[in-house]
Amino acid sequence: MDDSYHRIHGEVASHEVEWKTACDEYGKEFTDIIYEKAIGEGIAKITINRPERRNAFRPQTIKELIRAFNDARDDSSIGVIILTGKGTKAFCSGGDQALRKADGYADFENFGRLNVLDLQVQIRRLPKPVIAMVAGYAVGGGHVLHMLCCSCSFHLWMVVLMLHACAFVALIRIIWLDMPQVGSFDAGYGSSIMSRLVGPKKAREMWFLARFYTASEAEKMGLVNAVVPLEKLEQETIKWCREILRNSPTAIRVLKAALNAVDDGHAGLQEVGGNATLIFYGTEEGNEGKTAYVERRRPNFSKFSRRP
Ligand code: S0N
Repeated sequence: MDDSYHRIHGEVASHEVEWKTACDEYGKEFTDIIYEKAIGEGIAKITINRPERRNAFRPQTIKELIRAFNDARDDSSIGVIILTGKGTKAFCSGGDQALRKADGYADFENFGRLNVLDLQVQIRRLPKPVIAMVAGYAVGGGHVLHMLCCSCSFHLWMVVLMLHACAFVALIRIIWLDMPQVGSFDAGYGSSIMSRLVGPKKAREMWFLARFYTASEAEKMGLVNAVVPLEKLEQETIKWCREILRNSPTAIRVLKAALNAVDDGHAGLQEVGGNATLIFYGTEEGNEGKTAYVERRRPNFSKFSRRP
């Protein structure tokens, strides 16, 4: 219930949440992230845990994020996922530049990777909302991650919580797209989604000039959904999660796919189409073909109306 519901009904809204540490589907633990589930809430929280690097990601970080998102997707008790960064200085400062080699980022292997691209696709296609809870800097590849999420933002301390395309919530202090300055760029989602969100002219400005933007500027641009005081960030994020969880999970699932479909081409169509199939399988008409096959008879579709 939102606060107005509680006010009208004389109830006190509780924003208290008890988090329980979670592991991946194989019971493996994490080093670069913290993965938690809110007890009895349907909310998972994934925290990038490299505050000493301003939550910059290395290949290992991305591998762990992918594992946690996979678990949250497969856990039918989870309806919404929060992505955030440890501490209040940065949501994520992008790729770990100290590990950047000629062929991508390398940590425990002698070749480089750009596996953040896999994570971007995963977040985009995950059939549950992802909310970016952003406190502090969201830079480069970190900025791209929050853009792929649903987000709200918060005002004091220029903290931003973001909710986009029914995927993430993030909290952002300052958004900076500095990749041209450090000799990298994201010509994929980092450009196309940005252009969709803020318009092609503003996206050019952001990419070509590589300036800092505050949370309130980001809010005005439509880059984040809401800006709130830092101390209210998690509380507000939880409120958003609970509001989402009140709604039909199937409606949310189809809407997330639909909001991405035009931009995602064949992949977008496949996702929306897959949801149609999923829903059709649950109908009597959808069941008739399978039942007839199993019973070795001709299917009888004549009893189903041909709706106008
Ligand atoms: C975030 C900033 C502005 C914070 O400033 P602040 O608070 O003054 O802290 P610092 O003292 O600067 O930093 C504290 C410690 O953290 C280390 N650190 C910070 N960010 C990084 C980072 N990204 N990589 C490695 N280390 C980082 C500092 O070095 C410092 O360490 P110590 O204490 O040991 O000195 C400020 O920190 C800042 O500007 N950071 C750099 C931001 C940046 O350049 N990010 C990279 C942007 N590029 C990408 O994200 C690439 C994305 C990507 O992978 C990709 C995706 C798609 C297609 C292509 C690519 C591609 O890479 O090519």
